[in-house]
Amino acid sequence: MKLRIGARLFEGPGPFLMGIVNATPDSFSDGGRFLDPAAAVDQASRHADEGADLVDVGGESTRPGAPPVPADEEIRRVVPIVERLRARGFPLPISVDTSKGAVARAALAAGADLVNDVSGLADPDLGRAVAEARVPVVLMHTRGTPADMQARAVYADVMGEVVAELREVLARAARAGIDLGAVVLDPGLGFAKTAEQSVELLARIGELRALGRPLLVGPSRKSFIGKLTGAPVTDRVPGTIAAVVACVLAGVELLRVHDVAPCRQAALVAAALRDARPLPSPAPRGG
Ligand code: HH2
Repeated sequence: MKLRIGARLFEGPGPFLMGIVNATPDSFSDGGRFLDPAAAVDQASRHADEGADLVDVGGESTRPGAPPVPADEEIRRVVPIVERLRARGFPLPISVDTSKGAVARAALAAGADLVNDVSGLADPDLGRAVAEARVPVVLMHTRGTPADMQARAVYADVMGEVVAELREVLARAARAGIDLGAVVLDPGLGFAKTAEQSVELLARIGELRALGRPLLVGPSRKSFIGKLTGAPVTDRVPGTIAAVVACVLAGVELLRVHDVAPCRQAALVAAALRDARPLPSPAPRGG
């Protein structure tokens, strides 16, 4: 990939780690911990210290069944965090995790560098905001809204349909005037997907490279790990690492994670394995 995000150029196969900052009362794994802007800023700084490449600040939980948050409330949660990070010279690009054009505009005005839209441009105003600001954007696959997405997790061929629907998202982005060279795509693990469908997407994740765009994947602490292992949401770092390794080996460039230090270590080892040249086979002995 070659993509400028804020002041940084993201070049090559990565892996690049996006550290999560959830300024919400109800996120599925860390709701309420970082609602206070000071705690959120500390969390972003911790991510930077642990080697994150960018941070993702969100003010609305997207867990299945989560109630929608009005734009003004989401802005009240997110903008002070972006402002404080910028005011204190935070060294990393800042992404805003929102599906609403109004929130994206406010966060970009406060100094955010990238928009992460889990709805894949459901709000046409978000497309306009991204096109006008000429910032990069992550567009994720989902169906419906967090309220009804799990009922829509019905596929004859999950990978084929996700690829086809991501192509439609790219077409929507082009119609909105977004430079497709600035788009990162994401299959949306757990969004309108059962655990089995998320696992199938992960197992075949390299197929998404046919879309010709850099990829971001967000496996962190998600329920498919709980379903496979029985681990509670407070104890899913090992399962997250397994998913991170699978993604890096398949060429995924960006990983969105809560636990930057352990995921970074795993991702760097996986990247070394990905990049290692196979040793030449030993010369036949004798004659
Ligand atoms: N997953 C979540 C939120 N945003 N963005 C992208 N691009 N990809 C993802 O997989 C993704 C995402 C859900 O995780 P989290 O933010 O921890 O939870 P919640 O939505 O409950 O705040």
